[in-house]
Amino acid sequence: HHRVAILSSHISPVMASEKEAALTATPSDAPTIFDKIISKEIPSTVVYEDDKVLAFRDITPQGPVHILLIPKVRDGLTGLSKAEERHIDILGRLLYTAKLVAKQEGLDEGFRIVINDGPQGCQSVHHIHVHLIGGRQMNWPPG
Ligand code: TR5
Repeated sequence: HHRVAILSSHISPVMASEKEAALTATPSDAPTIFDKIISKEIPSTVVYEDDKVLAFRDITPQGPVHILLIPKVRDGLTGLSKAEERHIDILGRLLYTAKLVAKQEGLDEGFRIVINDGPQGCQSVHHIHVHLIGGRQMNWPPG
């Protein structure tokens, strides 16, 4: 995965262990880089935080604004395809928080929300996350 290769030059120990984990455990059980972002062990640019949700800038932005919103507790929610009824509240919170952050970022002309899932959805981190992308004209259909 080319994004992993690019990032590995910057934070090789982290990516190495993440890669290792991906090889030795099912993606659904392996810890992810987002655990270290939540714990602040790895720095990120946080734009919103409460007791349940963290929002921070994507390290490889796909637009002038590109923010990831994640639940602080994964609780089995490695991806949207793993959602259970108990996740309904956090799923709603992620979307509602995306709206708040879009407002905070001044995305008054619109924005794009994306949740990648699984290999065909190009999901690379197995801790559910909502992409909030904006600040430019988006295209449809997406790639
Ligand atoms: O590909 P999916 O949908 O799974 O989205 C994962 C996103 O996480 C990508 O857009 C990556 O650019 C982003 N990402 C990956 C890392 C990272 C990050 N965003 C902020 N900070 C990051 N760190 C420190 N390390 C990453 N490996």
